[in-house]
Amino acid sequence: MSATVHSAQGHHHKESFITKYIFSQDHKMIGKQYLVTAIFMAVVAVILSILFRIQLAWPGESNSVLSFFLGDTWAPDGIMNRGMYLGLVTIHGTIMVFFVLTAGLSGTFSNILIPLQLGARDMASGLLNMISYWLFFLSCALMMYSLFIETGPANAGWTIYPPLSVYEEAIGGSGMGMTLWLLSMTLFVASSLLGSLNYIVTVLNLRTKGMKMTRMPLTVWAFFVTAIIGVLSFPVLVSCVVLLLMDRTLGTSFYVNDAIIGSEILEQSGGSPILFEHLFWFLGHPEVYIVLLPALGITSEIVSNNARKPIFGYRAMIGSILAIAFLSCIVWGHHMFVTGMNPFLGGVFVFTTLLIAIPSAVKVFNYLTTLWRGNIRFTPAMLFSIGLVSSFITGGITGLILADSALDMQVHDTYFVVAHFHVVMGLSAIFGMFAGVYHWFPKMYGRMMHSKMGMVHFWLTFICAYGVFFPMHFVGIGGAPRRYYDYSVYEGFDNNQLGMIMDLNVIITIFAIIGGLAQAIFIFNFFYSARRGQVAPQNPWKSNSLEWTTPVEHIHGNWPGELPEVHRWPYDYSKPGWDDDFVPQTVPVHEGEEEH
Ligand code: HEM
Ligand SMILES: [Cu+2]
Repeated sequence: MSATVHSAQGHHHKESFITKYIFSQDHKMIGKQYLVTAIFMAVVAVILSILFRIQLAWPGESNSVLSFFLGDTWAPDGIMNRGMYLGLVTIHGTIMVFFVLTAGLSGTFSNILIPLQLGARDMASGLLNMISYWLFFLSCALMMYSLFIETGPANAGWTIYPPLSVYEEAIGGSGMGMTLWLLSMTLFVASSLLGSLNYIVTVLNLRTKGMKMTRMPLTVWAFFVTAIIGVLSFPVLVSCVVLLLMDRTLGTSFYVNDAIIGSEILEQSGGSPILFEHLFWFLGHPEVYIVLLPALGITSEIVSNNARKPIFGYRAMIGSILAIAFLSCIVWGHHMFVTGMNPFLGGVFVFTTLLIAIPSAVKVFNYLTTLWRGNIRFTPAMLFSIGLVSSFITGGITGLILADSALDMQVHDTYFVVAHFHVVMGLSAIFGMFAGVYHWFPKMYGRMMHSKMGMVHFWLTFICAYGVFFPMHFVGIGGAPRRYYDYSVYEGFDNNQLGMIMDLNVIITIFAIIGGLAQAIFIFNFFYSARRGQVAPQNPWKSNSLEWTTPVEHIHGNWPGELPEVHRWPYDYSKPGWDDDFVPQTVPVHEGEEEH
Protein backbone atom coordinates (compact mmCIF):
# COMPACT_ATOMS: atom_id res chain seq x y z
CA MET A 1 0.00 0.00 0.00
CA SER A 2 2.65 2.45 0.97
CA ALA A 3 4.45 1.83 -2.29
CA THR A 4 1.71 3.53 -4.25
CA VAL A 5 1.42 6.43 -1.86
CA HIS A 6 5.11 7.17 -1.66
CA SER A 7 6.40 5.85 -4.93
CA ALA A 8 9.94 7.01 -5.25
CA GLN A 9 9.48 7.87 -8.89
CA GLY A 10 8.64 11.38 -7.74
CA HIS A 11 5.14 11.38 -9.09
CA HIS A 12 3.81 13.73 -6.48
CA HIS A 13 3.62 17.49 -6.78
CA LYS A 14 6.52 19.64 -5.81
CA GLU A 15 6.84 20.27 -2.12
CA SER A 16 6.72 23.85 -0.92
CA PHE A 17 8.80 25.14 1.97
CA ILE A 18 5.81 24.68 4.27
CA THR A 19 5.04 21.11 3.31
CA LYS A 20 8.68 20.17 3.32
CA TYR A 21 9.95 21.72 6.53
CA ILE A 22 6.95 22.70 8.61
CA PHE A 23 3.94 20.50 8.00
CA SER A 24 5.98 17.62 6.73
CA GLN A 25 4.62 14.11 6.79
CA ASP A 26 7.97 12.51 6.08
CA HIS A 27 9.20 10.52 9.05
CA LYS A 28 12.79 11.73 8.68
CA MET A 29 11.79 15.38 8.78
CA ILE A 30 9.42 14.79 11.69
CA GLY A 31 12.22 13.06 13.57
CA LYS A 32 14.44 16.09 13.04
CA GLN A 33 11.66 18.41 14.16
CA TYR A 34 11.39 16.42 17.37
CA LEU A 35 15.12 16.61 17.86
CA VAL A 36 15.50 20.33 17.33
CA THR A 37 12.50 21.10 19.55
CA ALA A 38 13.89 18.86 22.27
CA ILE A 39 17.32 20.50 22.07
CA PHE A 40 15.68 23.87 22.57
CA MET A 41 13.66 22.60 25.53
CA ALA A 42 16.75 20.98 27.03
CA VAL A 43 18.59 24.28 26.94
CA VAL A 44 15.71 25.87 28.84
CA ALA A 45 15.63 23.05 31.38
CA VAL A 46 19.37 23.24 31.96
CA ILE A 47 19.21 27.00 32.49
CA LEU A 48 16.40 26.53 35.02
CA SER A 49 18.41 23.90 36.89
CA ILE A 50 21.45 26.14 37.05
CA LEU A 51 19.30 28.94 38.45
CA PHE A 52 17.93 26.85 41.28
CA ARG A 53 21.34 25.33 41.91
CA ILE A 54 22.74 28.83 42.40
CA GLN A 55 20.07 29.42 45.00
CA LEU A 56 20.96 26.16 46.78
CA ALA A 57 24.66 26.85 46.82
CA TRP A 58 24.52 30.45 47.99
CA PRO A 59 21.21 30.86 49.79
CA GLY A 60 20.29 34.34 50.90
CA GLU A 61 23.04 35.98 48.86
CA SER A 62 22.15 38.46 46.21
CA ASN A 63 23.08 37.15 42.78
CA SER A 64 23.02 39.13 39.57
CA VAL A 65 22.44 36.03 37.44
CA LEU A 66 19.20 35.48 39.30
CA SER A 67 18.10 39.09 38.88
CA PHE A 68 18.96 38.91 35.21
CA PHE A 69 16.90 35.81 34.46
CA LEU A 70 14.09 36.23 36.97
CA GLY A 71 13.70 39.99 37.29
CA ASP A 72 12.41 41.91 40.27
CA THR A 73 9.20 39.98 40.69
CA TRP A 74 10.78 36.58 41.12
CA ALA A 75 14.16 37.52 42.47
CA PRO A 76 13.82 40.77 44.39
CA ASP A 77 17.32 42.03 45.25
CA GLY A 78 18.78 39.04 43.47
CA ILE A 79 17.36 36.54 45.98
CA MET A 80 15.08 33.88 44.58
CA ASN A 81 11.45 33.81 45.60
CA ARG A 82 10.44 30.57 47.33
CA GLY A 83 7.48 29.84 45.12
CA MET A 84 9.63 30.41 42.08
CA TYR A 85 12.21 27.95 43.36
CA LEU A 86 9.56 25.24 43.42
CA GLY A 87 8.28 26.37 40.06
CA LEU A 88 11.71 26.07 38.47
CA VAL A 89 12.24 22.60 39.93
CA THR A 90 8.84 21.52 38.66
CA ILE A 91 9.27 22.83 35.16
CA HIS A 92 12.86 21.57 34.95
CA GLY A 93 11.74 18.06 35.88
CA THR A 94 8.72 18.10 33.62
CA ILE A 95 10.65 19.34 30.61
CA MET A 96 13.52 16.92 31.11
CA VAL A 97 11.40 13.83 31.68
CA PHE A 98 8.61 14.38 29.21
CA PHE A 99 9.75 16.80 26.57
CA VAL A 100 13.42 15.96 26.24
CA LEU A 101 13.74 12.32 27.12
CA THR A 102 10.32 10.98 26.16
CA ALA A 103 9.44 13.05 23.12
CA GLY A 104 12.93 14.12 22.17
CA LEU A 105 14.61 10.74 22.47
CA SER A 106 11.84 8.38 21.50
CA GLY A 107 10.22 10.75 19.04
CA THR A 108 13.44 11.48 17.22
CA PHE A 109 14.88 8.04 16.93
CA SER A 110 11.67 6.02 16.59
CA ASN A 111 10.71 8.29 13.75
CA ILE A 112 13.99 8.24 11.95
CA LEU A 113 14.99 4.66 12.54
CA ILE A 114 11.86 2.52 12.53
CA PRO A 115 11.03 2.90 8.82
CA LEU A 116 14.68 3.08 7.76
CA GLN A 117 15.79 0.04 9.71
CA LEU A 118 12.77 -2.01 8.74
CA GLY A 119 12.81 -1.17 5.06
CA ALA A 120 9.55 0.78 5.01
CA ARG A 121 8.79 3.82 2.87
CA ASP A 122 7.43 5.79 5.82
CA MET A 123 5.37 5.46 8.98
CA ALA A 124 2.03 3.75 8.73
CA SER A 125 0.30 7.14 8.81
CA GLY A 126 2.24 10.24 7.85
CA LEU A 127 -0.68 12.45 8.74
CA LEU A 128 -1.04 11.14 12.29
CA ASN A 129 2.69 11.38 12.63
CA MET A 130 2.62 15.05 11.70
CA ILE A 131 -0.29 15.72 14.06
CA SER A 132 1.62 14.01 16.81
CA TYR A 133 4.57 16.34 16.35
CA TRP A 134 2.40 19.44 16.31
CA LEU A 135 0.53 18.44 19.45
CA PHE A 136 3.92 18.05 21.08
CA PHE A 137 4.94 21.46 19.84
CA LEU A 138 1.78 23.04 21.26
CA SER A 139 2.31 21.32 24.55
CA CYS A 140 5.86 22.72 24.75
CA ALA A 141 4.58 26.16 23.88
CA LEU A 142 1.96 26.08 26.64
CA MET A 143 4.50 24.92 29.20
CA MET A 144 6.86 27.71 28.19
CA TYR A 145 4.06 30.22 28.35
CA SER A 146 3.34 29.19 31.94
CA LEU A 147 6.79 30.49 32.89
CA PHE A 148 5.72 34.01 32.10
CA ILE A 149 2.38 34.39 33.82
CA GLU A 150 1.80 36.63 36.78
CA THR A 151 1.18 33.91 39.38
CA GLY A 152 4.11 31.82 38.23
CA PRO A 153 4.36 28.30 36.82
CA ALA A 154 3.01 25.14 38.43
CA ASN A 155 5.07 24.33 41.47
CA ALA A 156 3.88 21.06 42.92
CA GLY A 157 6.77 19.10 41.39
CA TRP A 158 6.64 17.04 38.22
CA THR A 159 4.49 14.57 40.14
CA ILE A 160 1.93 17.33 40.93
CA TYR A 161 0.79 15.69 44.14
CA PRO A 162 -2.43 16.97 45.68
CA PRO A 163 -3.33 18.89 47.72
CA LEU A 164 -0.97 21.53 46.28
CA SER A 165 -2.24 20.83 42.79
CA VAL A 166 -5.90 20.87 43.80
CA TYR A 167 -6.42 24.05 45.78
CA GLU A 168 -6.01 27.05 43.56
CA GLU A 169 -5.64 29.11 46.71
CA ALA A 170 -2.75 27.07 48.05
CA ILE A 171 0.18 28.89 46.48
CA GLY A 172 0.62 31.11 43.41
CA GLY A 173 1.59 28.31 41.08
CA SER A 174 -1.44 26.24 42.04
CA GLY A 175 -3.61 28.61 40.05
CA MET A 176 -3.25 29.36 36.39
CA GLY A 177 0.20 27.76 36.28
CA MET A 178 -1.20 24.38 37.30
CA THR A 179 -4.08 24.69 34.84
CA LEU A 180 -1.62 25.31 32.03
CA TRP A 181 0.52 22.41 33.20
CA LEU A 182 -2.47 20.09 33.07
CA LEU A 183 -3.51 21.30 29.62
CA SER A 184 0.00 20.99 28.33
CA MET A 185 0.35 17.45 29.64
CA THR A 186 -2.98 16.45 28.14
CA LEU A 187 -1.78 17.58 24.72
CA PHE A 188 1.48 15.81 25.37
CA VAL A 189 -0.23 12.53 26.13
CA ALA A 190 -2.39 12.82 23.02
CA SER A 191 0.75 13.40 20.98
CA SER A 192 2.57 10.54 22.55
CA LEU A 193 -0.32 8.12 22.03
CA LEU A 194 -0.61 8.99 18.35
CA GLY A 195 3.11 8.58 17.94
CA SER A 196 3.19 5.27 19.77
CA LEU A 197 0.29 3.78 17.83
CA ASN A 198 2.05 4.69 14.63
CA TYR A 199 5.28 3.03 15.75
CA ILE A 200 3.48 -0.13 16.80
CA VAL A 201 1.53 -0.46 13.56
CA THR A 202 4.59 0.28 11.48
CA VAL A 203 6.66 -2.37 13.21
CA LEU A 204 3.93 -4.94 12.94
CA ASN A 205 2.92 -4.30 9.34
CA LEU A 206 5.51 -2.53 7.28
CA ARG A 207 8.61 -4.68 7.61
CA THR A 208 10.25 -5.40 4.29
CA LYS A 209 10.62 -8.87 2.82
CA GLY A 210 12.74 -11.10 5.03
CA MET A 211 12.63 -8.76 8.03
CA LYS A 212 11.35 -11.22 10.58
CA MET A 213 10.74 -9.88 14.07
CA THR A 214 13.78 -11.90 15.14
CA ARG A 215 15.94 -10.07 12.62
CA MET A 216 15.00 -6.59 13.74
CA PRO A 217 17.73 -4.40 15.19
CA LEU A 218 17.49 -4.06 18.97
CA THR A 219 16.78 -0.35 18.56
CA VAL A 220 13.52 -1.18 16.85
CA TRP A 221 12.69 -3.76 19.49
CA ALA A 222 13.26 -1.14 22.17
CA PHE A 223 11.16 1.51 20.40
CA PHE A 224 8.41 -1.01 19.79
CA VAL A 225 8.16 -2.18 23.38
CA THR A 226 8.47 1.40 24.64
CA ALA A 227 5.50 2.35 22.50
CA ILE A 228 3.50 -0.50 23.97
CA ILE A 229 4.15 0.53 27.57
CA GLY A 230 3.32 4.10 26.59
CA VAL A 231 -0.03 3.07 25.18
CA LEU A 232 -0.79 1.09 28.33
CA SER A 233 0.24 3.62 30.93
CA PHE A 234 -0.27 7.13 29.54
CA PRO A 235 -4.07 6.79 29.46
CA VAL A 236 -3.98 6.20 33.21
CA LEU A 237 -2.23 9.54 33.58
CA VAL A 238 -4.95 11.19 31.56
CA SER A 239 -7.70 9.79 33.75
CA CYS A 240 -5.70 10.86 36.76
CA VAL A 241 -5.47 14.38 35.33
CA VAL A 242 -9.17 14.53 34.45
CA LEU A 243 -10.15 13.68 38.02
CA LEU A 244 -7.73 16.33 39.22
CA LEU A 245 -9.30 18.90 36.92
CA MET A 246 -12.72 17.97 38.31
CA ASP A 247 -11.45 18.44 41.85
CA ARG A 248 -10.11 21.82 40.85
CA THR A 249 -13.11 23.12 39.00
CA LEU A 250 -16.25 21.13 39.77
CA GLY A 251 -15.90 20.77 43.52
CA THR A 252 -15.54 16.99 43.45
CA SER A 253 -13.26 15.45 46.01
CA PHE A 254 -11.36 12.51 44.63
CA TYR A 255 -8.01 13.45 45.99
CA VAL A 256 -8.52 15.73 48.97
CA ASN A 257 -9.94 15.45 52.40
CA ASP A 258 -11.12 18.15 54.81
CA ALA A 259 -8.96 21.20 54.60
CA ILE A 260 -8.77 24.65 56.02
CA ILE A 261 -7.04 27.41 54.13
CA GLY A 262 -6.60 30.63 56.05
CA SER A 263 -9.54 30.34 58.41
CA GLU A 264 -11.90 29.09 55.78
CA ILE A 265 -13.13 25.49 55.86
CA LEU A 266 -13.22 24.15 52.32
CA GLU A 267 -16.12 22.11 51.07
CA GLN A 268 -14.27 19.05 49.89
CA SER A 269 -14.01 15.97 52.04
CA GLY A 270 -13.69 12.24 51.83
CA GLY A 271 -11.08 11.99 49.05
CA SER A 272 -7.59 10.58 49.25
CA PRO A 273 -4.30 11.89 47.93
CA ILE A 274 -3.08 8.28 48.03
CA LEU A 275 -5.47 7.47 45.21
CA PHE A 276 -3.68 10.10 43.19
CA GLU A 277 -0.33 8.53 43.95
CA HIS A 278 -1.50 5.12 42.78
CA LEU A 279 -2.81 6.52 39.52
CA PHE A 280 0.15 8.80 38.96
CA TRP A 281 2.83 6.20 39.61
CA PHE A 282 1.10 3.65 37.45
CA LEU A 283 2.32 5.89 34.67
CA GLY A 284 5.22 7.40 36.59
CA HIS A 285 7.24 4.26 37.03
CA PRO A 286 6.86 2.83 33.52
CA GLU A 287 7.73 6.34 32.38
CA VAL A 288 11.30 5.87 33.58
CA TYR A 289 11.58 2.88 31.26
CA ILE A 290 9.86 4.76 28.47
CA VAL A 291 12.84 7.05 28.83
CA LEU A 292 15.45 4.36 29.36
CA LEU A 293 14.61 1.56 26.95
CA PRO A 294 15.17 3.55 23.75
CA ALA A 295 18.54 4.64 25.12
CA LEU A 296 19.42 1.03 25.91
CA GLY A 297 18.40 -0.04 22.42
CA ILE A 298 20.54 2.65 20.84
CA THR A 299 23.46 1.49 22.97
CA SER A 300 23.12 -2.12 21.83
CA GLU A 301 23.38 -0.99 18.27
CA ILE A 302 26.34 1.31 18.77
CA VAL A 303 28.28 -1.01 21.07
CA SER A 304 28.05 -3.90 18.65
CA ASN A 305 28.90 -1.75 15.65
CA ASN A 306 31.91 -0.09 17.26
CA ALA A 307 33.23 -3.20 18.97
CA ARG A 308 32.98 -4.88 15.56
CA LYS A 309 31.35 -7.86 17.24
CA PRO A 310 27.89 -9.39 17.15
CA ILE A 311 25.80 -8.27 20.09
CA PHE A 312 26.12 -10.90 22.77
CA GLY A 313 22.85 -12.69 23.55
CA TYR A 314 20.49 -11.10 21.04
CA ARG A 315 17.54 -13.14 22.22
CA ALA A 316 18.38 -12.52 25.86
CA MET A 317 18.37 -8.81 25.06
CA ILE A 318 14.89 -9.03 23.57
CA GLY A 319 13.77 -11.12 26.52
CA SER A 320 15.15 -8.60 28.97
CA ILE A 321 13.45 -5.70 27.17
CA LEU A 322 10.14 -7.54 27.44
CA ALA A 323 10.73 -8.52 31.06
CA ILE A 324 11.67 -4.98 32.06
CA ALA A 325 8.57 -3.66 30.30
CA PHE A 326 6.30 -6.12 32.07
CA LEU A 327 7.85 -5.70 35.50
CA SER A 328 7.90 -1.91 35.21
CA CYS A 329 4.10 -1.96 35.25
CA ILE A 330 3.81 -3.79 38.57
CA VAL A 331 6.25 -1.93 40.80
CA TRP A 332 4.71 1.52 41.14
CA GLY A 333 4.12 1.10 44.89
CA HIS A 334 7.83 1.49 45.62
CA HIS A 335 7.23 5.22 45.38
CA MET A 336 4.70 4.94 48.17
CA PHE A 337 6.45 3.08 50.98
CA VAL A 338 5.98 6.02 53.34
CA THR A 339 2.28 6.52 52.66
CA GLY A 340 1.39 4.11 55.41
CA MET A 341 0.57 1.21 53.16
CA ASN A 342 0.22 -2.22 54.65
CA PRO A 343 3.74 -3.60 55.14
CA PHE A 344 2.74 -6.83 53.43
CA LEU A 345 1.77 -4.90 50.35
CA GLY A 346 5.04 -3.01 50.64
CA GLY A 347 6.77 -6.37 50.63
CA VAL A 348 5.19 -7.26 47.31
CA PHE A 349 6.49 -4.08 45.77
CA VAL A 350 9.94 -4.64 47.22
CA PHE A 351 9.97 -8.07 45.63
CA THR A 352 8.77 -7.06 42.16
CA THR A 353 11.12 -4.09 42.16
CA LEU A 354 14.12 -6.20 43.04
CA LEU A 355 13.17 -8.59 40.26
CA ILE A 356 13.88 -5.84 37.71
CA ALA A 357 17.51 -6.08 38.70
CA ILE A 358 17.68 -9.43 36.89
CA PRO A 359 16.86 -8.36 33.32
CA SER A 360 18.81 -5.15 33.92
CA ALA A 361 21.85 -7.17 34.92
CA VAL A 362 21.37 -9.33 31.83
CA LYS A 363 21.60 -6.23 29.70
CA VAL A 364 24.71 -4.95 31.44
CA PHE A 365 26.30 -8.38 31.15
CA ASN A 366 25.54 -8.45 27.44
CA TYR A 367 27.04 -5.03 26.83
CA LEU A 368 30.18 -5.95 28.70
CA THR A 369 30.59 -9.29 26.95
CA THR A 370 30.06 -7.58 23.61
CA LEU A 371 32.80 -5.10 24.46
CA TRP A 372 35.06 -7.87 25.76
CA ARG A 373 37.95 -8.41 23.36
CA GLY A 374 36.23 -6.25 20.79
CA ASN A 375 38.18 -4.31 18.25
CA ILE A 376 36.88 -1.11 19.77
CA ARG A 377 36.56 2.12 17.83
CA PHE A 378 36.17 5.06 20.19
CA THR A 379 33.86 7.37 18.30
CA PRO A 380 31.92 9.96 20.32
CA ALA A 381 28.84 7.76 19.95
CA MET A 382 30.74 4.82 21.40
CA LEU A 383 32.05 6.90 24.29
CA PHE A 384 28.55 8.02 25.20
CA SER A 385 27.31 4.46 24.94
CA ILE A 386 29.97 3.25 27.33
CA GLY A 387 29.07 6.22 29.53
CA LEU A 388 25.52 4.92 29.54
CA VAL A 389 26.63 1.47 30.63
CA SER A 390 28.53 3.15 33.46
CA SER A 391 25.65 5.29 34.70
CA PHE A 392 23.21 2.42 34.32
CA ILE A 393 25.38 0.33 36.64
CA THR A 394 26.09 3.03 39.22
CA GLY A 395 22.51 4.26 39.28
CA GLY A 396 21.19 0.73 39.38
CA ILE A 397 23.11 0.00 42.55
CA THR A 398 21.48 2.83 44.48
CA GLY A 399 18.20 1.58 43.06
CA LEU A 400 18.67 -1.63 45.02
CA ILE A 401 18.87 0.45 48.18
CA LEU A 402 15.72 2.38 47.39
CA ALA A 403 13.85 -0.75 46.39
CA ASP A 404 14.16 -2.04 49.93
CA SER A 405 11.33 -0.38 51.85
CA ALA A 406 13.18 -0.37 55.18
CA LEU A 407 16.10 1.50 53.66
CA ASP A 408 13.96 3.69 51.44
CA MET A 409 12.09 5.10 54.42
CA GLN A 410 15.34 6.57 55.69
CA VAL A 411 16.17 8.45 52.56
CA HIS A 412 12.76 9.05 51.06
CA ASP A 413 12.45 12.56 49.66
CA THR A 414 16.06 13.39 50.35
CA TYR A 415 18.74 14.26 47.86
CA PHE A 416 19.74 10.61 47.80
CA VAL A 417 16.69 9.95 45.68
CA VAL A 418 17.46 12.91 43.45
CA ALA A 419 20.97 11.55 42.98
CA HIS A 420 19.70 8.07 42.20
CA PHE A 421 17.18 8.99 39.57
CA HIS A 422 19.42 11.49 37.87
CA VAL A 423 22.17 8.93 37.48
CA VAL A 424 20.11 5.97 36.42
CA MET A 425 17.55 7.64 34.26
CA GLY A 426 18.69 11.17 33.61
CA LEU A 427 22.28 10.42 32.69
CA SER A 428 21.69 7.09 31.01
CA ALA A 429 18.95 8.46 28.82
CA ILE A 430 20.76 11.66 27.95
CA PHE A 431 23.95 9.73 27.16
CA GLY A 432 21.90 7.43 24.94
CA MET A 433 20.43 10.45 23.23
CA PHE A 434 23.84 12.00 22.59
CA ALA A 435 25.17 8.65 21.38
CA GLY A 436 22.26 8.39 18.97
CA VAL A 437 22.77 11.89 17.63
CA TYR A 438 26.49 11.38 17.01
CA HIS A 439 25.89 8.01 15.39
CA TRP A 440 22.94 8.82 13.14
CA PHE A 441 23.81 12.43 12.38
CA PRO A 442 25.21 11.45 8.95
CA LYS A 443 21.85 9.80 8.25
CA MET A 444 19.93 12.88 9.32
CA TYR A 445 21.97 15.63 7.70
CA GLY A 446 24.17 13.86 5.18
CA ARG A 447 27.25 15.23 6.92
CA MET A 448 29.58 14.12 9.70
CA MET A 449 29.79 15.76 13.10
CA HIS A 450 33.23 16.92 14.16
CA SER A 451 34.67 14.02 16.09
CA LYS A 452 37.32 15.82 18.21
CA MET A 453 34.72 18.28 19.41
CA GLY A 454 32.50 15.32 20.19
CA MET A 455 35.17 13.79 22.38
CA VAL A 456 35.80 16.99 24.29
CA HIS A 457 32.06 17.27 24.75
CA PHE A 458 31.89 13.71 26.04
CA TRP A 459 34.66 14.02 28.61
CA LEU A 460 33.46 17.34 29.99
CA THR A 461 29.91 16.06 30.19
CA PHE A 462 30.88 12.76 31.77
CA ILE A 463 33.13 14.29 34.42
CA CYS A 464 30.68 17.04 35.29
CA ALA A 465 27.77 14.61 35.39
CA TYR A 466 29.45 12.57 38.09
CA GLY A 467 30.68 15.77 39.71
CA VAL A 468 27.09 16.90 40.03
CA PHE A 469 25.31 13.70 40.94
CA PHE A 470 27.85 11.71 42.94
CA PRO A 471 28.10 14.17 45.85
CA MET A 472 24.31 14.47 45.90
CA HIS A 473 24.17 11.00 47.45
CA PHE A 474 26.08 12.31 50.47
CA VAL A 475 23.98 15.42 50.69
CA GLY A 476 20.99 13.11 50.85
CA ILE A 477 22.40 10.72 53.41
CA GLY A 478 23.44 13.79 55.39
CA GLY A 479 19.73 14.50 55.67
CA ALA A 480 19.05 17.24 53.16
CA PRO A 481 15.47 16.96 51.95
CA ARG A 482 14.64 17.73 48.35
CA ARG A 483 12.65 20.80 47.32
CA TYR A 484 13.86 22.95 50.22
CA TYR A 485 15.21 26.15 48.86
CA ASP A 486 17.36 27.23 51.78
CA TYR A 487 18.74 24.83 54.39
CA SER A 488 20.63 27.49 56.22
CA VAL A 489 17.56 28.73 58.06
CA TYR A 490 17.40 25.59 60.18
CA GLU A 491 18.69 25.64 63.66
CA GLY A 492 21.57 23.28 64.25
CA PHE A 493 22.38 23.40 60.60
CA ASP A 494 25.52 25.36 61.35
CA ASN A 495 27.20 22.31 62.79
CA ASN A 496 29.54 20.12 60.78
CA GLN A 497 26.87 18.21 59.04
CA LEU A 498 25.30 21.27 57.55
CA GLY A 499 28.73 22.58 56.79
CA MET A 500 29.38 19.49 54.73
CA ILE A 501 26.07 19.82 52.95
CA MET A 502 26.65 23.46 52.14
CA ASP A 503 30.17 22.79 50.86
CA LEU A 504 29.02 19.93 48.70
CA ASN A 505 26.22 22.09 47.36
CA VAL A 506 28.73 24.65 46.19
CA ILE A 507 30.84 21.97 44.50
CA ILE A 508 27.78 20.47 42.82
CA THR A 509 26.69 23.84 41.52
CA ILE A 510 30.10 24.62 40.09
CA PHE A 511 30.16 21.30 38.25
CA ALA A 512 26.62 21.98 37.05
CA ILE A 513 27.62 25.34 35.61
CA ILE A 514 30.68 23.94 33.82
CA GLY A 515 28.71 20.94 32.57
CA GLY A 516 25.93 23.19 31.36
CA LEU A 517 28.34 25.44 29.49
CA ALA A 518 30.02 22.39 27.95
CA GLN A 519 26.81 21.68 26.11
CA ALA A 520 27.51 24.74 23.98
CA ILE A 521 30.19 22.65 22.27
CA PHE A 522 27.60 20.10 21.28
CA ILE A 523 25.13 22.69 20.09
CA PHE A 524 27.75 24.45 18.03
CA ASN A 525 28.95 21.15 16.57
CA PHE A 526 25.39 20.14 15.75
CA PHE A 527 24.33 23.26 13.88
CA TYR A 528 27.70 23.91 12.30
CA SER A 529 28.09 20.35 11.03
CA ALA A 530 24.55 20.23 9.72
CA ARG A 531 25.50 22.91 7.18
CA ARG A 532 29.27 22.74 6.89
CA GLY A 533 30.36 19.34 8.17
CA GLN A 534 32.30 16.94 6.01
CA VAL A 535 29.97 15.25 3.54
CA ALA A 536 29.15 11.75 4.79
CA PRO A 537 29.78 8.60 2.79
CA GLN A 538 26.81 6.32 2.47
CA ASN A 539 27.85 3.94 5.23
CA PRO A 540 30.32 5.82 7.44
CA TRP A 541 30.39 3.33 10.33
CA LYS A 542 30.47 0.19 8.18
CA SER A 543 27.19 -0.87 9.64
CA ASN A 544 24.96 -3.79 8.65
CA SER A 545 21.53 -2.37 9.14
CA LEU A 546 19.26 -1.14 6.38
CA GLU A 547 19.26 2.59 7.07
CA TRP A 548 22.77 2.80 5.61
CA THR A 549 21.62 1.41 2.27
CA THR A 550 19.56 4.51 1.48
CA PRO A 551 21.09 7.36 -0.50
CA VAL A 552 22.77 10.13 1.51
CA GLU A 553 20.49 12.64 -0.18
CA HIS A 554 17.05 12.24 1.43
CA ILE A 555 14.21 11.19 -0.76
CA HIS A 556 10.61 10.79 0.18
CA GLY A 557 10.03 7.03 0.25
CA ASN A 558 13.58 6.32 1.42
CA TRP A 559 14.76 3.97 -1.34
CA PRO A 560 14.74 4.74 -5.04
CA GLY A 561 13.19 1.77 -6.78
CA GLU A 562 12.66 -1.51 -4.97
CA LEU A 563 12.78 -1.90 -1.21
CA PRO A 564 15.77 -3.90 0.00
CA GLU A 565 15.32 -7.54 0.90
CA VAL A 566 16.70 -8.90 4.17
CA HIS A 567 18.52 -12.20 4.59
CA ARG A 568 20.15 -12.07 8.01
CA TRP A 569 20.20 -10.32 11.38
CA PRO A 570 21.97 -6.95 11.70
CA TYR A 571 24.91 -8.08 13.86
CA ASP A 572 27.13 -10.04 11.50
CA TYR A 573 30.35 -8.27 12.43
CA SER A 574 33.74 -9.97 12.04
CA LYS A 575 32.08 -13.16 10.91
CA PRO A 576 34.61 -15.87 10.11
CA GLY A 577 34.90 -16.67 6.43
CA TRP A 578 34.21 -13.16 5.11
CA ASP A 579 36.72 -10.65 3.79
CA ASP A 580 35.05 -7.59 5.25
CA ASP A 581 34.43 -7.31 8.97
CA PHE A 582 30.76 -6.69 8.35
CA VAL A 583 28.04 -8.37 6.33
CA PRO A 584 25.03 -6.15 5.59
CA GLN A 585 21.56 -7.53 6.14
CA THR A 586 20.89 -7.46 2.42
CA VAL A 587 23.61 -10.01 1.60
CA PRO A 588 22.13 -13.48 1.02
CA VAL A 589 23.17 -16.28 3.33
CA HIS A 590 25.77 -18.62 1.79
CA GLU A 591 24.98 -22.21 1.34
CA GLY A 592 25.77 -23.98 4.60
CA GLU A 593 26.31 -20.71 6.49
CA GLU A 594 24.84 -20.59 9.98
CA GLU A 595 22.49 -17.66 10.44
CA HIS A 596 24.35 -16.55 13.51
C1 HEM B 1 19.50 14.34 32.11
C2 HEM B 1 18.90 15.38 32.36
C3 HEM B 1 18.00 15.60 33.57
C4 HEM B 1 16.84 15.01 33.91
C5 HEM B 1 16.12 13.92 33.16
C6 HEM B 1 16.37 15.62 35.12
C7 HEM B 1 15.19 15.30 35.76
C8 HEM B 1 14.75 15.87 36.94
C9 HEM B 1 13.55 15.58 37.61
C10 HEM B 1 12.49 14.59 37.17
C11 HEM B 1 13.50 16.32 38.72
C12 HEM B 1 12.42 16.28 39.77
C13 HEM B 1 11.58 17.47 39.70
C14 HEM B 1 10.60 17.43 40.79
O1 HEM B 1 10.91 16.83 41.83
O2 HEM B 1 9.54 18.00 40.61
C15 HEM B 1 14.67 17.07 38.79
C16 HEM B 1 14.99 17.92 39.81
C17 HEM B 1 16.23 18.44 39.99
N1 HEM B 1 17.25 18.43 39.07
FE1 HEM B 1 17.25 17.52 37.30
N2 HEM B 1 17.28 16.52 35.52
C18 HEM B 1 18.31 16.54 34.60
C19 HEM B 1 19.43 17.31 34.64
C20 HEM B 1 19.81 18.03 35.74
C21 HEM B 1 21.03 18.74 35.83
C22 HEM B 1 22.08 18.86 34.74
C23 HEM B 1 21.07 19.24 37.06
C24 HEM B 1 22.23 20.00 37.61
C25 HEM B 1 22.20 21.02 38.17
C26 HEM B 1 19.86 18.90 37.75
C27 HEM B 1 19.55 19.22 39.05
C28 HEM B 1 18.34 19.02 39.64
C29 HEM B 1 18.00 19.39 40.96
C30 HEM B 1 18.93 20.06 41.96
C31 HEM B 1 16.67 19.07 41.18
C32 HEM B 1 15.86 19.41 42.39
C33 HEM B 1 15.46 18.26 43.19
C34 HEM B 1 14.51 18.66 44.23
O3 HEM B 1 14.83 19.57 45.02
O4 HEM B 1 13.44 18.07 44.28
N3 HEM B 1 19.11 18.17 36.91
N4 HEM B 1 15.44 16.80 37.67
CU1 LIG C 1 9.54 3.60 40.19
